[in-house]
Order: sequence, then structure tokens, then C-alpha cells
Amino acid sequence: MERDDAGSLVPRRSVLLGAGVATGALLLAGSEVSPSVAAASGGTKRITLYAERLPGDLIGYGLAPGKASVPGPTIELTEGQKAEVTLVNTTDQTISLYAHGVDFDMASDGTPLNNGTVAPGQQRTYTWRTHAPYRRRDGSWDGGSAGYWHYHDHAMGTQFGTDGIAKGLYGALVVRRRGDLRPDKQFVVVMNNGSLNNTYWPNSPTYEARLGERVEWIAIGHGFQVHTFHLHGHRWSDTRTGYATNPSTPVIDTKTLLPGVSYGFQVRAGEHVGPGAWMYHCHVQLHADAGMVGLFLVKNADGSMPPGMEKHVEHMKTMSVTPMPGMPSSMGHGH
Ligand SMILES: [Cu+2]
Repeated sequence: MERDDAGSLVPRRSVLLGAGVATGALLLAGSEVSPSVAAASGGTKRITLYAERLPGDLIGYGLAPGKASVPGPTIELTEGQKAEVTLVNTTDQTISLYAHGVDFDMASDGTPLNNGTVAPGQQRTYTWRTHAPYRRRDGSWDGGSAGYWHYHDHAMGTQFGTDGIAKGLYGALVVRRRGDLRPDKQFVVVMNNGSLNNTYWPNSPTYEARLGERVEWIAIGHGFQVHTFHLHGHRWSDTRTGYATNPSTPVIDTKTLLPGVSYGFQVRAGEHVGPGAWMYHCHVQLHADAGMVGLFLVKNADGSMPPGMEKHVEHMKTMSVTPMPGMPSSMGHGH
């Protein structure tokens, strides 16, 4: 049995994967593969997320009581894997958990309209499924679940979780394809209204890596503005992973992040440019001027700091910014 495009079960003959398709364990020459087989092969990951209030009028998700953060923990799955995510709501507000990019029944559509919320003091388990690419009966391809996705509240304040997201209820969700390169370091940058992870320069995150390390950036847009994520000194391929498997793929160094859009890529730290204090920032000038700036500190390969770098970073952090007028205090200015 096989799910057709509309999600209903239909009898089918077989699905032959093309020889050039990298689906790892699923690539068995001449074998029949269906999404249900793919889903069954990956096992289940069980996660508990605790939603908690944080200082500065923030709310975060965390993997244990007292461990909430903004953004919440990055959840990683491999195509074929299932996640059972239990949300424990320790706040005094009704909240939820809604995921982008993965497969779920209506019962796990974490929205008020589908009765998918969690009242204060309650908990609820959401089930997310993923699948590997496969060829549909009509010859077209389902591209699988792999991608740089994200999860967030979809209940607090409004039907769309506008207040929950504004206060920090969001995080990254990475679905890998078997065979994908694994990063040494992973950084999540959420451009949430005028903030980076609800912080502002000079309190925005400083991310560190050693020269040559494979660094994965996950950039997510939230709120009501247009942002453009730009990283100094580095460029990457405009593909699902940020690296290319052939030399003709476009190379970029800036990506547009409209609200709800998530994007990820991998770079080698300092490749072609060496160690340094490289800025990442929103390239909407008004936003950069207002403090949507952070640092990517690339150290020497042995982990030492290049001479003078520490002092230079101190100097950089004295750069003054002009907060945008009208930013709500809940966005964390001054923290
Ligand atoms: Cu911006």
C-alpha cells in the first residue's frame, strides 16, 4: 500500500528508486520502497520539551526543567525517523508546538483551531513523521522530508501564536538525509522582528569555531519584517545543504528570510579568508543599524586566538546602534 498525493491509501505495484538518488539504506537496487517502509526503518525519537518563563519577559522551550532557552533546543531527525515530542507547559498561558516540514496527523497540528494546544500545567504529545524521497505513481518525485525546518508556538496571544513567538517560543528542526555531511558546530539565528534570538547587539550571540571546522548555520525568520541574513567572509552553495555536489551550483552569501521561512547551510570556518571576527547581520540597513548584528569568531585551527583578536573584538563591541522606534519591550531590548 502506498499513500497517493492526497494522502489516501492506494494499492500500487512498486516504486523503483532511480540509481542516482542518495537515499542511503533505502537505496537497494531493484527493491520496492514505499514511504511507510521508509518511516518504519528509522525508529522513534522521544523528546520532552518544557515551556518556561525566562527573565526579561521571555518564554522558552527546554529539554529539562530549568533549561529553557531562546531559541529552544535544535531537534534533529533523519529521514524515516519519527519523533514523539511531549510538551510540558509550566507557564500560565495556553501554548502549543507546531512544526514545519514534517508529516503529522491533525491531532499533532498544534493549533487552537485543531484543538492542538496545551493549557497551563498540562502536557501533550505531538507525533512528527518524516520520509525519504520516493517516486510517485505519476512519475513525479516527492522530495522527502530533509531540510532546515523549525518549530514554534501557535497558540499564545492569537490563533497563530504571535505573542508566543514574539517572546521566544521557537527553535530549529533539522531533518537530515542519510549520507548528509555532519557539522562540527551548529548555530541557530532567528531573525525575530528586529532581534537576533530576541537579543540585540552587543548582547547578540557570538559564535565560535576553529579554522576549517564544518559549521552549520540555521537561519529562521519570524515576526512581521523582511530580513536578509548575511555572513561576512563566507559564501555557500544555494542548495538544500549549503554545499554542492557539482561546481555549477550558484554560490551566495546572503539569504532573504521572510517570516516563517527557514534556511540552513554549511560552511568551512575561515575557508579562503582565515581566522577572524566575522560579522553576521541583517542586511536591511535599518535593521543592521538597530543592532541585528552578531559575531562569528573563527579561531586558529589549534583553538588559540590570533594575536590581538581579543582586544579587537572588545573594540568591535563598543560599536553603538540605534534601536528602532516602536519595538515592543518584550523583544528584549536592554537585556
Ligand atoms: Cu532585518
